[in-house]
Parts: sequence; structure tokens; C-alpha cells
Amino acid sequence: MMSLSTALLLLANVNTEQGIALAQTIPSLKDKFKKDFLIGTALNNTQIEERDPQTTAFIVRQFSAATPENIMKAGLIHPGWDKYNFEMADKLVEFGRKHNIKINGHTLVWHSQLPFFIRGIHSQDSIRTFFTNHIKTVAGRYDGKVFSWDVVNEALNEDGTLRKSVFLQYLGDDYITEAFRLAQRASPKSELYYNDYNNEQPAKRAGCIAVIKKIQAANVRIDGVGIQGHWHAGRLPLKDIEESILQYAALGLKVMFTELDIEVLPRNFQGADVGQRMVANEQSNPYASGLPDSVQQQLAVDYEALFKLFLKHKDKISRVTFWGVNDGDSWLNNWPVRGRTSYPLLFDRNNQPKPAFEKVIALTK
Ligand code: 9MR
Repeated sequence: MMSLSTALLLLANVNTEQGIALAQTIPSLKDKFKKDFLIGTALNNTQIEERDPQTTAFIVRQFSAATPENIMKAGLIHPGWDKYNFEMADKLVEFGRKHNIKINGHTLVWHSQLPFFIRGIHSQDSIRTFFTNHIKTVAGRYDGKVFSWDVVNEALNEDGTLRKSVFLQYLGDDYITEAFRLAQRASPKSELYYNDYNNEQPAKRAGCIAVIKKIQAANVRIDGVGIQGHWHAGRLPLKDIEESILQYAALGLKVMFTELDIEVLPRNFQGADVGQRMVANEQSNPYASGLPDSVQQQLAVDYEALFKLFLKHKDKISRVTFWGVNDGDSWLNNWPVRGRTSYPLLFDRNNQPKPAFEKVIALTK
């Protein structure tokens, strides 16, 4: 007679197979937008390690591009002066190769999630050594293995001036151009991008354009600009987004939406500065037991308007990446308040399509 554990295993397999088969009946974003732009997602460790076959099948069916949500950030990939931890990034590259998914390396230079050892460093020489070695080593290892790099991430303030990061402080305002120069040398076969949030807003956009022009004037390669796209339901800055697509494309760059999500929970500020937090109160987690239909419909209206705009400018847009596979994965469940229930993406916590997904897909018919 079959043991109980064997029977359970068989049942689990049947469920997995059923789950995979069911997911195949959902229209595929990457196929529907195949002629327009890549459709990406952010991936976490569990997904990269393919711990759940249903999730893997789902990702592979829906997405043609992927960005590591955390594992290529300096703090994780470069934990000590001469110590690198490539294990997860290698797995990600292999995941991309195996499943025909283009990987965007995120990110070479960012003021946040830096290695711990950087905090004790207060000399220009040492910061420069870290900066140079980091870019050479990481960009060099994955040259051509990642399709592209977010070479510099979030270097701008809201008013368009340069953020006072450790890099600006010690290396001066040429550091962004220098980062691209180093990346170009180390990774000649990967595309090179500047990435930020709110850089569709006029003042920040002007600062972003100044940065890009400076890189170009130095004869250094920059292939594209990423607008992260952490926006709020009912408050999409569509005019600014369109103007930004036009202005960035006029510089000869590819435009990407790199971390798309639409927040439905209350927040008293805009943007995605991970250092910013909000104090929790009774109103901060209003939809813990489900999303009201009115908000669900608002999300659908917003995503529809956004993708309409993306399709209008598909000749200038090369990729649209969602910041997470489904609502359950989103960083917005824990920021700027921990433990909330957010609904910012196209798939619910069970990978089921939401009304917003249907609206987006309908645009491709
Ligand atoms: O989603 C990421 C979250 O898991 C991390 O805790 C956080 C801090 O490193 O970074 C989040 O991703 C950020 C991305 O790397 C850059 N733009 C803003 C994103 C959301 O904070």
C-alpha cells in the first residue's frame, strides 16, 4: 500500500501540475506586448532559486525581463573590502539564460544599501578605490551576461540638484560620468542606464537631463534612462510622464519604466526614498481584509491610462518592469509602514489577474 507521505507528495504534484496548467490559461503579458516593449519584474531569492515550480512557470510565462530586487546591491554582493558574494547573482544570470529572460543588473552605484564597511571610511582615496573596484569587478563579471545595468541609481534630489551621497561628497560631481566610464570599460557588451524615481517631475527631470548631457559631452556611453514609476492611485502624473518620454528620447536614449507599481494605501509624501518612514496609526492599513471595488476600479483605470500612453510611445520605450510579481511580493507591504496589505500590481496574492490586468491586456487587442 502507498504510504501517506507518498500519497501527499503525489497530491502535491497533481496540484502543482494543475496550478501550472491553470496559469497557462491566463494571457501572457510578455507575449501580448512582444512587438512593443519587454515586460519585466523584480525577483527575490525564493523566485531566483526556483523554490516553487508554479511560481517559476508563472514568471516565465508572464515576463521577458527581470531585475534583482536586492541581491546585486553593493551591501549584499560586496560585503567586505576584497570580499564578493556572487552566488545569488550567478543564479539569477543562469535563471535568465535558461528561461530566456533579459536581466537588468541593479545597481552598481547607489547611496543606499552600501556595504557596512563603507561607514568607517572617511578618505577620498579609499572611497575612490571602493568605487572603482566595485564597478570593475561586478560589471566585469557580468559583462554581456546581464542585458543592461542601472549604472547609477537615485543620484538626484527632488529639485534636480545632486544628492549629497558619500560619492558626491568624496568624489565630486563628476562621479556619475566616471561611473559610466568605468562601466563602459568593464561591461562593453551590456547596455548602460541612469535610473531614478520622480525623474518625470519637471525639476528632477531637468537635473536628470543635465546629468545625461554631461555624460554624453564626455563621450561616454549611456544607452537609456529608467523612470522607476512608484506612483499613487488616482494621481498619475500622465502629462509629466509623456513630456519626459519625449525629452529623454530626444537625447537619443531608450526610455524604460523600471520599478512600476501604483500605491493604493495612504501616504503623506511622494516618491520612493527608502530612508523615509511614516508613523503607523489606525488609518494606515485600511484594506487588510480586502480591496474595496472602488479602489480596484481606480487601479484599473490608472493602469489602463498608463499603458495607453506607453503604447502611444512604444517606439521610444524599450521595457516596462513591475516591482514585484504579485501584490504579496511588493515592498509596499512594508514601506513606509511595516506590515500593511498593499495592492499595487496586476496580479493578486494568488497570481490571479486583477481588473487592472484585464484592462491592460484589452489594449493589445
Ligand atoms: O524592493 C526593495 C526592498 O526589498 C529593499 O528593502 C529596499 C532597500 O534596499 O529597496 C527596494 O527596492 C528599491 C530599489 O532598489 C530602488 N528604488 C526604490 C525601490 C523601492 O524602495
